[in-house]
Amino acid sequence: MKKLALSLIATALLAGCGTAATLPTVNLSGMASFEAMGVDDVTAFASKTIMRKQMKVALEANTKALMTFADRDPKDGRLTFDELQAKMAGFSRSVFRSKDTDNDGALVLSELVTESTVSLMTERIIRIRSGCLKALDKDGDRQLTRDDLMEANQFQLDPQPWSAYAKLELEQLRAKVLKDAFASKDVDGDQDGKLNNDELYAFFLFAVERGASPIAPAKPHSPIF
Ligand SMILES: [Ca+2]
Ligand SMILES: [Ca+2]
Ligand SMILES: [Ca+2]
Repeated sequence: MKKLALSLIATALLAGCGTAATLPTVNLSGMASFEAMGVDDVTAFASKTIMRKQMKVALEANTKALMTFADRDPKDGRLTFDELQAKMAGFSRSVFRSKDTDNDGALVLSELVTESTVSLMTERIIRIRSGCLKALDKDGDRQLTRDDLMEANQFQLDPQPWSAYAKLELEQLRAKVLKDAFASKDVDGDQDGKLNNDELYAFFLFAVERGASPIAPAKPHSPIF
């Protein structure tokens, strides 16, 4: 199998990680106050807030790698369309325009990693994670092994051209990312070879940070979407 097309790469980061219409977003206007929320609601809200902060850090690290890769002429922390086009020949001008919110002809970090990008990616990973736990946790201990995730069809890893994983074929990519992630205490914190709910989220953050964005495969029978 060949690597995924550049159009998919563009959707992963530069196009804003999906369509707002298909994903839920945090809606504070519907909440009267924290006093009106139950303990579980407050816990879930706090947990989501932490997850979003972690996702922002991962997306910013990935975007800084993109800057290092493409910001050349001049190297000024701003990505012009020509700089992106020079490194990614199929890069879309309409994607560029949609991200250039101040319309100055260049993309900066804050235009690439917006609150909406962070929300969409967080929600995406939560969905993929629950799909994986539902489908792959055969013994019901709410933990997944490297072998479980090796076979998972709930997500595909999409290597971006600035990623350290960019040169791997898709078949090798999953094995390599999983190997690196399970070896990291940032992911498998207790190093027991199994990922619980929080560790599983950390696994996806690990991939995002290194430019291997998890995406749901476009299959009609996908259990998640
Ligand atoms: Ca530049
Ligand atoms: Ca701009
Ligand atoms: Ca563990």
